[in-house]
Amino acid sequence: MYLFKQLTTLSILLITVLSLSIPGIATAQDAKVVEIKGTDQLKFTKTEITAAPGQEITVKLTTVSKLPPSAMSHNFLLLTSSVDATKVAQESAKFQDNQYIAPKYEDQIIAHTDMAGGGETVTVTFTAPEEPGDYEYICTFPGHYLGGMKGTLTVKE
Ligand SMILES: [Cu+2]
Repeated sequence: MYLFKQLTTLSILLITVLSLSIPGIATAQDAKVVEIKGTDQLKFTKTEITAAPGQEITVKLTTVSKLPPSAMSHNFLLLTSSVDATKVAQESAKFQDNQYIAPKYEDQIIAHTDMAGGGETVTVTFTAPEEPGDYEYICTFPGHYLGGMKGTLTVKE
C-alpha cells in the first residue's frame, strides 16, 4: 500500500513535469501576444513573427508619434500569400473612409487592425494559417508600405 501511494505520487509528479516541458500543452488556450510599435520612420519595430499552423496570435500595435493622426497613423494588415502587397497598398491609399483598406482585397486579408494615431494602441487576434509559409504584413497608410513598413509572419511546424 505504501509503495502504491509512492508510485501514484511519482506518476502525478511525472505528468506535471511532462506537461510543463512540452510547449503547447499547458498554454494551448492562450494566444501568443506580439507587441509592435509603428514609428515616424515608417517601420514596424518587429518585422518577423513566427507561429505554428493554426496558432492563435494577438498583435498589439502602438503608434509612437507626436504628429497628428491625419499625418501619421499605422495599421497592421496580414495578407494571404496569393496577393501582391504593392497593389493592396496602392489601392488602399484611396480608401481613407474605410481605414485605408480597399474593399476589393478584403478576401485576401487574413487579419487587420484599425488605424492607430500617435499614442494609440490597436489590437487584433487571429488564427495563423494552417499552411506553412511566409505571410507578409503591411501598413496601408498612404506611402508607408513603399517606405518599408512591412514584416513577415512565418508559419512553420
Ligand atoms: Cu504606417
